[in-house]
Amino acid sequence: MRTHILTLAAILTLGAAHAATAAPDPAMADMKGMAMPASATKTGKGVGVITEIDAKAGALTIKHGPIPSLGWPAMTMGFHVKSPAMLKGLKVGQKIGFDANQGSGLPEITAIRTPSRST
Ligand SMILES: [Cu+2]
Repeated sequence: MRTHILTLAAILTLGAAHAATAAPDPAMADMKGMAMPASATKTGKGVGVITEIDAKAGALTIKHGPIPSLGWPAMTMGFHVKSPAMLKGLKVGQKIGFDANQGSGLPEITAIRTPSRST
């Protein structure tokens, strides 16, 4: 079981950890030609509580429940948001619903749902 660090400073590390589960091992780069499409992006819907917001970086940390379609267990992790404007009006401790993409890079939140808005 993997332990997650709770700071936004760990976003890169956590993002890399997530990407590592989906991306081919660099050591297997010679098998690239027979690998699955490298650009395959998975999408999932999650629910969680905001633990940190970094408006300047366009990032937030969410303690989220399991997201089976992404193969993620419940954890606390950092995300980039598609648009920094999505962070407006959000508060630490707030419960949100969200959509996230996991491609070859950092996980990205593409939508945030609260009782007062739909995206
Ligand atoms: Cu996660």
